[in-house]
Amino acid sequence: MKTIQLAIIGHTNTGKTSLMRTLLRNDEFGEVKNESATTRHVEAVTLYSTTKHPLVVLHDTPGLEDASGVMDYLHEHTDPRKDGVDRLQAFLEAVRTHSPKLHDDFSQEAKVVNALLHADVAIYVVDVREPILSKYQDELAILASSGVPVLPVFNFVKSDQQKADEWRQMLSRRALHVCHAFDTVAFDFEAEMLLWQYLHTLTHAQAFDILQHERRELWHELGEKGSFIIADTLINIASFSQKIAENTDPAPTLTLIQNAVRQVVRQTEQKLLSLYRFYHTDVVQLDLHIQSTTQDIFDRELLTRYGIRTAGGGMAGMIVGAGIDVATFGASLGLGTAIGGMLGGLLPNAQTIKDKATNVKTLHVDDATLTVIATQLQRLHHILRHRGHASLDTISTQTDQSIWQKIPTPLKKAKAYQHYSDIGSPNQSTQTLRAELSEALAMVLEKQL
Ligand SMILES: Nc1nc2c(ncn2[C@@H]2O[C@H](COP(=O)(O)OP(=O)(O)OP(=O)(O)O)[C@@H](O)[C@H]2O)c(=O)[nH]1
Ligand SMILES: [Mg+2]
Repeated sequence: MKTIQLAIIGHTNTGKTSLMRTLLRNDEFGEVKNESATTRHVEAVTLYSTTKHPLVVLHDTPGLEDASGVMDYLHEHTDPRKDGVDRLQAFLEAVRTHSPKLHDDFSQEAKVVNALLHADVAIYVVDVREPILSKYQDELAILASSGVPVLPVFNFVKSDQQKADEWRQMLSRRALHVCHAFDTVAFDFEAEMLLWQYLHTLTHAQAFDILQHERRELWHELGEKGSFIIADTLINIASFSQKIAENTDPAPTLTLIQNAVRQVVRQTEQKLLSLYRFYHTDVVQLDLHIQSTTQDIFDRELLTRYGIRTAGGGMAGMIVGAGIDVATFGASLGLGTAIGGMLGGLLPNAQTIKDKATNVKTLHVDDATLTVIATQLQRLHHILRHRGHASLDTISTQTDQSIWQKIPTPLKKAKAYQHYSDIGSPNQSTQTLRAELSEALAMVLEKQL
């Protein structure tokens, strides 16, 4: 199978290197800066198949800064009866031999033209915020004369739809009827698949087909992994419990449980973020965003917001509504109701007969809180799999729905297996004990993703 040479070309500062990073799943490739001429040389990186076959070589090129100068040169110093490729080659030869006819230094442009002439297909990156200036028309004229199939890719699409339409019109006039909107920073998996699809249509190269197929498979596996991470956390929390004697103040133990659970949830968020790190070059920013929009999991207000009903119909199997129950619980233990809100989400249920006999209470996280945690983690997973910026923008305004009305069986079962939990025992992992329940729950989560 043929290895495809793909050149990424465009005006300076349009996001060529950013696009490389996204396609390479490598946020450390090259240098990205909001200024001209950041990339100074052509840098090539190969994308391999899972069987180690080189599929596509991506060539990041310096920005075209003086396409108009190149066009002037071609116009003045090359034979108009020759075809575009010959004329571009004459230009390269002139630069190579330091022809005195070259008034300016075109070394940067020559690197780009050279990469273009050696490519099987090219992506032309457009900053759609820009008006259509004559320099861009000259860039397109160079691309057109190279005889290489070109796919225009619109970057910064979120910012200006109006100009995108103008660009589309102009490109059509140059017989470039297919173009693709692909914001390189706000990652969109389906948009990337479409990019490979277009490149496949332009070239009929099997390499793009394989790439698309394999990446889709990987993406699916990632969904499975993410769901398992969440499921394992939920099973771990559901089986987590602490015992206290009937007449002791439960407050310290409740606080201990809450803090331990909060920590586990944060660790899970971090695991999800690092799982999807390559899809979000701005994970740090995302992380901050999560912190600022995510309410504390023990905040009772969330129950209303997620539509989690704690008494009666909805959450069947619940003993009493969490909010009310905590108050009663607090009162029955001689605690002021005021701290009820602060210490919500924990129920003194699941007492065993043995507990009763020995006057011991078993405390664990209630179903409503498990639902809150599941809803939040699932939402984060969803955000990570869909448009980063776009969905983050709307996250705080949309009304959230709780992930389920009735707690799934594996979670319910987990409560009976207190030894499945390793929360609060940092040196011990009971993940293998939980594996069966976690896998069953992961399947439920994946279906809802
Ligand atoms: N918001 C947003 N910013 C982007 C996007 N793509 C690139 N940028 C930013 O645009 C600037 C230029 O990106 P680069 O990838 O360095 O552009 P380039 O085309 O390689 O630039 P040169 O190498 O100088 O030609 C950087 O500040 C990027 O962070 C995008 O899709 N959305
Ligand atoms: Mg660059």
